[in-house]
Amino acid sequence: MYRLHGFCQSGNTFKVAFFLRALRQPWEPVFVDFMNGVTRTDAWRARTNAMGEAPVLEDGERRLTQSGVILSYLAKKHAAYDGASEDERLEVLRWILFDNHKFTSYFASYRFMKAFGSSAPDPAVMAWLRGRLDGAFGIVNKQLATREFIAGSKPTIADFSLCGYLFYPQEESGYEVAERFPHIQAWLARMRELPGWATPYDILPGARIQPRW
Ligand SMILES: N[C@@H](CCC(=O)N[C@@H](CS)C(=O)NCC(=O)O)C(=O)O
Repeated sequence: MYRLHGFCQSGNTFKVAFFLRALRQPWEPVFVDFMNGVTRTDAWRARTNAMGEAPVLEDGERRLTQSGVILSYLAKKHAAYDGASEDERLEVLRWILFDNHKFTSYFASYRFMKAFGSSAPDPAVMAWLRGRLDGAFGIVNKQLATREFIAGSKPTIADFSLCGYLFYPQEESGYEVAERFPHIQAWLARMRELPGWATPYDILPGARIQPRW
């Protein structure tokens, strides 16, 4: 059985959990006490992930990190949700890289500071991040105006990657996705229809924390 290290506030972990459920593969959660700093300890990094990040997937002796790598591995292994041709697979990879660099990363940072930071977020930092977010969300919204899923008419691992943080309550980020990005909103409704969809707080371990700021 797969073992997935992560925690419920982690949309990066949710990307993998949702995908495992869509594949109907059994998996066991391994709680990572991120909020109490375990991923910053030398012991955790030596034992689990030298990059100090969740998620981590164990498949027997194999240990994988980086959600994009994990999604690619699972898609290939189970022959599902990948592109059907080399060109399609490259398109999928293109969107996973865009997601990791600009879409998820800015959104996750913005939400973390707003909801879970140890002190009130710096308005200048939040304004800068919001500008970057507006750009990335505008690009994804435009792409989804003319196709049902990010790389075409069928869902792929790029969709699982991009949606990782978008099923959390809006009050955690304060970012108005539904109001401002209608094509993203419509695509999220399609993602909810995929097998295995559930909210992150329903399927990932750890205690829920009310937004702090
Ligand atoms: N690109 C990585 C990002 C993983 C990531 O940033 N995970 C967060 C938790 S959701 C983390 O562990 N952050 C620790 C840090 O940034 O130091 C992935 O997709 O797996």
